[in-house]
Amino acid sequence: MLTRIDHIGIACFDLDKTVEFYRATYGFEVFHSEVNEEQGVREAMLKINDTSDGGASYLQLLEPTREDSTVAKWLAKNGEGVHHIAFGTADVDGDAAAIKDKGVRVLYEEPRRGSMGSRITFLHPKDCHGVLTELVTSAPVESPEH
Ligand code: CMX
Ligand code: CO
Repeated sequence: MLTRIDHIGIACFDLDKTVEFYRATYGFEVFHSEVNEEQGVREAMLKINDTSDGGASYLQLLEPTREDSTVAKWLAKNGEGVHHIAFGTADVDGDAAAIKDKGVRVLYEEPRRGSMGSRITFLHPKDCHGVLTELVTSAPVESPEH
């Protein structure tokens, strides 16, 4: 079951400048940043709010790390802007299988690694009324050591 907006993915040419815009304009701070070589992105997660299912909602700012990445290709065609939306679920495998059964193309056989150790997959935008849609299961929260 999809229980929240996990994040909105925003493609940009210059991550540092875009982070600074969100900080100066809205007061949003970087909660986490990383490079995901498999996805070809350098990214910053700005946490907007916690949610009732124990998760959170973020903005995911994305700068391509290589010219053949999906985000670089998209930026070259469209310029900066909203690239995808992501729904949070406790069961990305089950939800992806159920959505695939409805005839929507799921882009990965198995979920891959996303931000902060999450597991992610994508639905083809052409099967989702033009919206590239990601499904995310967050990494389990580690219990504190005693
Ligand atoms: N939103 C909406 N439509 C999109 C799109 C997007 N982000 N990206 C591509 N499309 C559309 C294109 O406009 C194009 O439509 P037309 O044929 O009408 O022109 C069509 O889909 C094919 O586009 P393309 O430029 O030829 O791109 P590809 O088919 O090579 O790739 C996709 C499209 C969705 C398969 C690819 O972007 C993908 O695998 N995405 C998932 C991975 C990803 O986006 N990773 C970065 C984010 C990582 C993260 O969130 O952690
Ligand atoms: Co994303």
